[in-house]
Amino acid sequence: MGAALSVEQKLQDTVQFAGNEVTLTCRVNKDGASARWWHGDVEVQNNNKFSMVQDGMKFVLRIRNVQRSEEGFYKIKVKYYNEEVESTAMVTVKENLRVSRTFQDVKASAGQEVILKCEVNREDVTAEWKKDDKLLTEGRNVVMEQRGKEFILKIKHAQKSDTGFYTCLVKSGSEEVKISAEVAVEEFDREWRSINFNPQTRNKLEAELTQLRPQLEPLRILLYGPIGSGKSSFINSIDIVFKGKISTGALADAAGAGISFTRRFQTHKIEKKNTSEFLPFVLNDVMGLEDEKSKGVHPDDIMSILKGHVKENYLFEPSAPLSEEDPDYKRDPSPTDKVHCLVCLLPADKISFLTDDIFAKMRSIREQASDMGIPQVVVMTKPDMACQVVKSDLRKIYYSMKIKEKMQECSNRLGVPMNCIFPVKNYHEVTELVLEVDVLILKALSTIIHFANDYARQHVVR
Ligand SMILES: Nc1nc2c(ncn2[C@@H]2O[C@H](COP(=O)(O)OP(=O)(O)OP(=O)(O)O)[C@@H](O)[C@H]2O)c(=O)[nH]1
Ligand SMILES: [Mg+2]
Repeated sequence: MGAALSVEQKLQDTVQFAGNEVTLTCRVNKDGASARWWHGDVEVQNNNKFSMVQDGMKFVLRIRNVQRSEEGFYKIKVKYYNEEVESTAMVTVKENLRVSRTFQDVKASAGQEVILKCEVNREDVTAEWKKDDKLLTEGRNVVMEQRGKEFILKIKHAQKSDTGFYTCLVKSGSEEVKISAEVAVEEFDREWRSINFNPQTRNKLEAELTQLRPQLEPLRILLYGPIGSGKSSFINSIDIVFKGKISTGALADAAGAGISFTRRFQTHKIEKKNTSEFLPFVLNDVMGLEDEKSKGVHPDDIMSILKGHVKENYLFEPSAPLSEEDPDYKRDPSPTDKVHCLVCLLPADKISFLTDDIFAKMRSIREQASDMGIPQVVVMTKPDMACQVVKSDLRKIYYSMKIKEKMQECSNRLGVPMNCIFPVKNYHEVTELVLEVDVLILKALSTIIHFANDYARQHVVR
């Protein structure tokens, strides 16, 4: 009989790319033996996928066009009379590295976050990002992430200089795939509305307002808008600009809590610097508007204020607007009790989140005021919360696409033309005066007061 049957060449574990052929070979020490093959528990049959060949002492299994479903353990059992030996090996099918999700060209406004995301079909990969063929490195503004098969590049506050051709190069051994796209970050090359942030401009605007002798004194300005939009802060800020020093007006809500901070109807006078005289206009703010019917200032109360019927210190009651029988109802208002310019304050960072109901309320107020001929201005507050570029440099206010976009949104949703919309950053946390803050506030205020004066000239004084 000689030596016992034994395996001379074992099956080898094999890794192959999908679509290729896998060959498993086993050799025994005796000629004339027979063999059977198994894939897991299933016996392999000759067909156009598998071919089993015997060549003397050598047994070969070929798997054509191998796919992931053919992965697994393969076993050969070789029999020679009553002797039997076996060998097992693992076949792993790798898919060729390919891209399963690409990213597209991006157009962004300065200050926005840009996110490029792509995915490949395998995890045994590494990636590098390039911008215009130069390797990108992580920084304060650039973050790279790998989550399994997914690769993410985040440019946090995109700047014009981030414009370029971005590539994610994914590698595994000698395989490599590329995903590329164009990122264009737009910032206006020139200001789309001109403004001079210099002390002369500031002083000139201040002097004009201080020396103004209006048709009617005082002109009355009414501020309205959603809760927390910065109405009280705007009055505080105007006060600070004319005082020339930071004061704590204690008007605004420091915490920005859920319900309106302003509850009473109050008239705010602004003192001229170093005198006990007041500027020839007064400002009123109201409780914030809310979308629910029973919450926030009642639109009818705003109408009563416009007509001059509301007495000082009237307590706003969201569900019960002022009636003619109320002791706070002023029956015969004087021309200075009436409102000469209506100002809507909208927070730049929240415009998109304000409901249609709130806008419907504001539009209705606006339309009724228009019927009365009252001029209207929109002050867009919190530009620093809407655009990072502006947050770090207020001089960029009319360069920022984001700010223009937000102003456009105010214009569309409220129906006010762009030239009646002014972005303003309030003095809400700083401890010293800032020229740019002053100039923006004075610019907006100057338009408001001139509109009010024109209205007084045409409607009130005969
Ligand atoms: N970042 C930033 N915050 C601001 C600005 N203006 C106001 N705020 C903050 O926004 C919050 C609300 O401001 P208020 O002035 O109380 O708003 P309001 O419209 O009077 O609010 P209600 O009286 O509650 O309706 C406060 O925490 C302010 O500090 C601004 O220009 N930029
Ligand atoms: Mg307020």
